[in-house]
Amino acid sequence: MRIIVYGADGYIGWPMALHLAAQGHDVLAIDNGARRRWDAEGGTRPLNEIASFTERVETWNALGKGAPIRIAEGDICDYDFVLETMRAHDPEALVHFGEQRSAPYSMISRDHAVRTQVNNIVGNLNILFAMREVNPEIHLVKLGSMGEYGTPNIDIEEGYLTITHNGRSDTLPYPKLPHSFYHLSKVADSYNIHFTTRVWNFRATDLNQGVVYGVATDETVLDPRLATRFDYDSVWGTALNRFVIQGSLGYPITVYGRGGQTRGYLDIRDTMACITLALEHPAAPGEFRVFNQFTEQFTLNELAETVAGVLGRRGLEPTIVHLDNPRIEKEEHYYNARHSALLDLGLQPHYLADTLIDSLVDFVQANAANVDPELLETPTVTWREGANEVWYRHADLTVAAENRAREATNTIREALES
Ligand code: NAD
Ligand code: USQ
Repeated sequence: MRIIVYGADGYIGWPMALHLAAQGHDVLAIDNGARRRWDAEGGTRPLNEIASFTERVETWNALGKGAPIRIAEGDICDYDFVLETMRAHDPEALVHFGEQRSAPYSMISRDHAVRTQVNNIVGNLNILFAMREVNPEIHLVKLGSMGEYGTPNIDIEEGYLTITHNGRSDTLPYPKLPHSFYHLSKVADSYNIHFTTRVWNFRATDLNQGVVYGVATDETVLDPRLATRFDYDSVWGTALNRFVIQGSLGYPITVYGRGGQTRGYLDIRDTMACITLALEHPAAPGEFRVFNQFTEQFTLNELAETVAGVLGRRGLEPTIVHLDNPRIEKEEHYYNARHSALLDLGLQPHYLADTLIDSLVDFVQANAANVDPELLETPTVTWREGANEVWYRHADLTVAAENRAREATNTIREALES
């Protein structure tokens, strides 16, 4: 297939571009480097050194495995760019990862919330309008999030709920109660895509993905320059990845609040498999298909204890701390989300096992010299009130703002110590 991968320089987009190329698909990899700029701006960076977008692609193409990857650097929010690249590549399918994907980032300030929603919603709309101009038959595979649903006190279905109200029944989009302005942008995307399947007969698959962990896929391990990023700071690092690095390096594992928060999780190798399955079994014209893309659900306490157990067996003595939750979310709740559609298509999950955690610990220890302890220690973004802009280390902070940031950090350190 001819496929465009948007966000192909990111944590998941890069391994996905490789995986599709390895299977012989003709991949156009698109990214505008936004994520690397957001890192530079906030003082965050992945644990491992990652090659530049062009060096990654050149490395893959020189290896001569599978098909070569084409590259186009540009912003999905630039409609002419989206249209030109779609016309030139003439794809049968699109895989769209190209968004601002951090809930904490979206909660830093008004500016960050606006940036997140404009970037994500406008980029997604541009792709939809370009599809209409270029070829309405293209299958759009869009990365959504389990966090769109929130944590309702009833079972979560895959996208739709049949409701009987005042004696009448209908099957309607499942109600959404998202956790952040980021997750809200995903809800808007879902509605915009659903609308285009109804009015323009588009075919689309919305993948409500859980939290992804792991770093190694069949292709990323072939050469160090093909490695994907491993984020561990409190803005971009996700729960399991953070817990592994904290525990491996002797820092407390930071569970926010009581730790009963339950989420769906999956191995990055299963992300590759799920998206491949979605591409191989496209939605029908007019169909807005929703898959819940995760393989297991855990509470944060279960996750922290699993990581601590593996580390303990390696002779380490990890500690688990419960910090005041910087987010506003339910800490004890019912959670039962259906996730059978991808299994029905043939997904064979890699369930979270000690061996995977062990391999992550090895990876962390090999890169330990790069760790910035400040990025591990405290949560830097709160959902509550407006200290975030000084906490987040903008490159252009004034000295006064830096002093205020230092004071705020000290206050938090003292609170944590007491
Ligand atoms: P990431 O930040 O590592 O990658 C996103 C990529 O998109 C980055 O390389 C960024 O530069 C690019 N991008 C952003 N805006 C762009 C724009 N306007 N034009 C061109 N490129 C742009 O994120 P990720 O973890 O790889 O996530 C990929 C997708 O999967 C996101 O849509 C995210 O919401 C979704 N998702 C991720 C997870 C997870 O655990 N990582 C879980 C569920 C869903
Ligand atoms: N958490 C901790 N300690 C930490 C970090 C996080 O307890 O050090 C908690 C959070 O409070 C939350 C849970 O872990 O309850 C998950 O947080 P996360 O940062 O791992 O993931 P989240 O913010 O939900 O976002 C990530 C991705 C996002 C994707 C989402 C899938 O960044 O792109 O959409 O996972 S889901 O969670 O299903 O919505």
